Amino acid sequence: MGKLVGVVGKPNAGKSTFFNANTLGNAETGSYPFTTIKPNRGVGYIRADCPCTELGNSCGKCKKGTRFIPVELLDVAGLVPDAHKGRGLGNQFLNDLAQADAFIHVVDASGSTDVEGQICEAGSHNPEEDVTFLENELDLWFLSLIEKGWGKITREAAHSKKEVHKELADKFSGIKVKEWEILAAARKAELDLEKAKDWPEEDLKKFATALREVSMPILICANKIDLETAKLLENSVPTSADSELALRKADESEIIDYKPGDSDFKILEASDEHMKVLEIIKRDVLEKYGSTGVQQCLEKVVSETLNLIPVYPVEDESKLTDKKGNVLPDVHLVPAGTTAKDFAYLIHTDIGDAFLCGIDARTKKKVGADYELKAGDVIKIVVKK
Ligand SMILES: Nc1nc2c(ncn2[C@@H]2O[C@H](COP(=O)(O)OP(=O)(O)O)[C@@H](O)[C@H]2O)c(=O)[nH]1
Ligand SMILES: [Mg+2]
Repeated sequence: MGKLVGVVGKPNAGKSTFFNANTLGNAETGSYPFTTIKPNRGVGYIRADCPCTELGNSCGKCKKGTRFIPVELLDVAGLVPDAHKGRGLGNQFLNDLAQADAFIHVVDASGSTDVEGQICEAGSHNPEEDVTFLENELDLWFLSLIEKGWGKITREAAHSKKEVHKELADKFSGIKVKEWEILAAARKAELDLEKAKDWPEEDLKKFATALREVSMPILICANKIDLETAKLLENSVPTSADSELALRKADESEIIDYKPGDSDFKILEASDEHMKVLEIIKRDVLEKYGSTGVQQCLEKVVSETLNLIPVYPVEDESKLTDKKGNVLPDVHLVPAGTTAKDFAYLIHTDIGDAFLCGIDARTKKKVGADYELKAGDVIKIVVKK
């Protein structure tokens, strides 16, 4: 159930800074090289209202009612044009990204790096081009994966009257593409999977794009908004990864008191030098945009791009505990629309198979197999003995 979010973009857009800001103090590895070669994996946290305060049983896991839910992040090297043909370290990075559930595309919105990520005059590069280039690159990568063996699979499926989407899902299991995503992609592209073996190249391309959109959705983060030349991009979250990293570090060193996502911080003990930097962050980022956007970006990719909701399973619905007496020990991020029975299956196949009913810990009422879970639900799954 754990989710993996890939941080993508061209070199120098601020991917590693964004990753470090999110994973500060949580990442397994301590220091990161400026240029990323191997992908870094780390854990970031999204905030959720913890049910323990409302239900009157302190869990000891949240901070004043805010629960921090882990989301894994992957920081890869920059993608350059034609990466899908192996340019840069193209294919290797694309393969690293295959495990991701969604992407955050870090764009240098200040236009101070060109399409290859080389420093250029601030404002001279149009960041909108980067958005198109990256999407195109990912779509072409998907197309190249799809094209391999396509003829054989679709012919065999037609011949043996097997369902094409099942065969294709097998083929794409390496990049975590599921059956329903193949069906959804065909619907989106208005293509008939039954006729897949006769699709012209044009349709195959349309299908590749739709499949990429469905199975690896992207959230754009317009980074470097602290710079004067920064442009706001459509459907993006404005961020200043540099500022967020500085604030989190300053908080860690007890120079300031700052909580990720906040619109302000409290000075604890800052030198003149610190003050200079902090005042700039306050003036150019916090006061202008309301936050550095980094925390918001991670939360948006989870709640909107991936459409996930937090759900808390318990064994004892009155005490809100597990078998060992831990209060609200777990929280899972599940797709909106997950039913009580789906949820049982997500926990364990055996639990799903033995599902009897659920109990909503708030109302203490039974819920059936088809009950759709809501964000923040606390639920006990009752199984057949
Ligand atoms: N002004 C500004 N610079 C940033 C921001 N985020 C990252 N940078 C700088 O951009 C450069 C490249 O950052 P890095 O994270 O290594 O980029 P990557 O190649 O995409 O991983 C570094 O000098 C960062 O300090 C930001 O929000 N504002
Ligand atoms: Mg990097």
